[in-house]
Amino acid sequence: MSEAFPKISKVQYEGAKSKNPLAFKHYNADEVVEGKTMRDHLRFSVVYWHTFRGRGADMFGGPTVFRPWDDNSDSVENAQKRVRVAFEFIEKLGAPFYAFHDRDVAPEGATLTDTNKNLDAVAKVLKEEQKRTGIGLLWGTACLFVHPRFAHGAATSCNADVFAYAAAQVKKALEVTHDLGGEGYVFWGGREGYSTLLNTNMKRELDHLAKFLHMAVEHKKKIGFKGQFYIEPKPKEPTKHQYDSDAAACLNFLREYGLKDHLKLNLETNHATLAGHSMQHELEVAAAADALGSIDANTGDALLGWDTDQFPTDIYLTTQCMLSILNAGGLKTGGVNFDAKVRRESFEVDDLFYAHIGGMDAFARGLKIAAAIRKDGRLAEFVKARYSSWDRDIGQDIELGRANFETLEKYMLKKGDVAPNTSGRQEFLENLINEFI
Ligand code: XUL
Ligand code: CO
Repeated sequence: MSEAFPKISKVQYEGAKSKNPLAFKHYNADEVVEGKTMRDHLRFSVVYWHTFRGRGADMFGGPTVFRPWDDNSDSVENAQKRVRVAFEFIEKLGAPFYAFHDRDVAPEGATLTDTNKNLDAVAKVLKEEQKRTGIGLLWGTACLFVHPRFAHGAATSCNADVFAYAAAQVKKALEVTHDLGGEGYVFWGGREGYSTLLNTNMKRELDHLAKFLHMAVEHKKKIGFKGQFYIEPKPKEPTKHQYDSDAAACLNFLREYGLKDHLKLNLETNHATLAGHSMQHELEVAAAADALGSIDANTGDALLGWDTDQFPTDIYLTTQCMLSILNAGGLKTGGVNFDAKVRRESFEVDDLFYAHIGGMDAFARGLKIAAAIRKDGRLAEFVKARYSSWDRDIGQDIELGRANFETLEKYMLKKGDVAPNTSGRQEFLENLINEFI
């Protein structure tokens, strides 16, 4: 097969002064930051669904993207050809990982047996290409939301047959992910939510979702899959309320149903903002529960209220993400997965390169800036000092469980009133961050 991108060679690091739009200005894979290469810190991953299946369609108009290598048929041959192109792209970009849904890579057949056969035929090529290039699978997942059978959800469907179908589909997706050496597996509850409570038994649906995940954990053990399971929070879209609405809701669900030890969180920026949170908030919630797994890197548009999945270019955002990630000890099994799509108007092949190069550079800068802020130490020192009353006397007694309401009352009655508060210095700290950007 001839090259799909003959005019583009492997993207190189050329440094901040380069004017070459097809070069990295900041992402230097071998450069060591805080004792680890940028490659190992960031573990960049390209998503199959947007980058190789995205066609620019929206609810007001059809596709604007017509790739020369893709006949847009549902044939297995076309799907296999697409795999070769995908790996040429990822290899030229220099990303170490990719991620996919089962139905992104292979077409659905007339029956589940046919569908599984299609998936095997394409997975064979994925495996060949992984071997040829050394590119790894960050995580696999199953698409349980496009087909009309999932209209009422998958694990939370009112139709028990749909639960069974979804279980069979996830079983297969897990096995394929395992066979491809996947480092993880993601559960995003595509249609696990409701459009109206009038027709919904919420308790029953949540119980079913938990049962489904327990079955997945059991099957994972059965097949010896060692990858990390993740759950991906999102508050709305497509349903009006998704059960996995944000990091805190997911953690509560996992704890309530005894699943907390088996799943970490895959956090996505645009999902955080749809939930009314910042990405850094979600990262901190996950880190506090020792559940920070992986991130879907993208961004929304401040003026649009839906999941626009744009490539991240805001250095302030990537700095905040990397600060929280570094403070939490870094990404281990997870990575920075670009769950992002080029705009409908950016329909040329080069745009795919510009988008990913920009996202990788933005995260590389965020990493370097966050490391510099940590090295400087003033931010961490400020936070430490802010809580210093907890490191001694009454604060220490409370933290160590040596106090109760009676001893605290006695303490306060004797003291009369609290030690004076000191300033939170938000503006000072915002200025401090800007010193590094
Ligand atoms: C949807 C979304 C998904 C998951 C994987 O908003 O983010 O693509 O990342 O199913
Ligand atoms: Co995502």
